[in-house]
Amino acid sequence: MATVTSAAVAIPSFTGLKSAKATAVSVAAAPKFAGVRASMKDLGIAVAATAATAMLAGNAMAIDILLGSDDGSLAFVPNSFTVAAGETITFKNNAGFPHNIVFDEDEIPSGVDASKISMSEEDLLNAPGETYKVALTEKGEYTFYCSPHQGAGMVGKVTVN
Ligand SMILES: [Cu+2]
Repeated sequence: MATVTSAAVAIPSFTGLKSAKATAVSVAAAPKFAGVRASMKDLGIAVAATAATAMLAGNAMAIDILLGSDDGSLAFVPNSFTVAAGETITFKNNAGFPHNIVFDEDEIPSGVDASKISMSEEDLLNAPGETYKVALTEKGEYTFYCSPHQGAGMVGKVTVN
């Protein structure tokens, strides 16, 4: 449980990630700056530890996702992650805003209403530190994007299990 490991690998299968490292983090048992605990069952993914340590949450039942990276890239950080069903996901304005969070109705589990988990396309988080929180209760894979920056590759994926 207390084992902390880190690894960095390229993740070749996802478009729009040329400049942003894909990251996946597990928030459980991850001491600050000690590295990232790789949860290898998550999509068979690994972790880019350097990019991920800054946003690790202390609460095992919540995860924070930054909107815009510290270097100003238009990206969700991390842009690929796993949560438990019902876990609170907090998206937080960091850089390059305004941003928003819209789930792709074609890339969420069937039966889930995208409008109930998304911000409206026109709604934007404008202020520094502004947040949008959502908890996903249906297991499966969800793709989401920021509508102003979707074309710039600001897309993300969350697996609920
Ligand atoms: Cu954005």
